[in-house]
Amino acid sequence: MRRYASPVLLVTAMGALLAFGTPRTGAQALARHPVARATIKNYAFHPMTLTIAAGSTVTWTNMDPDNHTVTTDPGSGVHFGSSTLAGHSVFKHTFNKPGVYRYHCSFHPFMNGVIRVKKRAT
Ligand SMILES: [Cu+2]
Repeated sequence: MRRYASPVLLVTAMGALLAFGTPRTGAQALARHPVARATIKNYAFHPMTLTIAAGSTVTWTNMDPDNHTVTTDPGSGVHFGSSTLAGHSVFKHTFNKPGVYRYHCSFHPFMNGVIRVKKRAT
């Protein structure tokens, strides 16, 4: 009987898991842990502004062949940052507090994005 991947599998297959994103476990789980998808393409974040509910996870997929990062701007009130994202790799971050979070790519400071986190509707 297949259940969640074991910790060993998670470690060894992390690349594959990241490539395929968060496993879907049904509509209820998705509603409780919504996932919003962003992409990095042609040296830009898409969408540039993404509005989500608190508790949501954002995944950024680098569609470029070049390295990028997802790094919070100084003074954005929260600190998160990916390590170097090689082409086709994924970074994810869960936003639990409402606010406006600005970020950029540390290699290409002209690449900017905003995550707007709204209070969660209950
Ligand atoms: Cu970049």
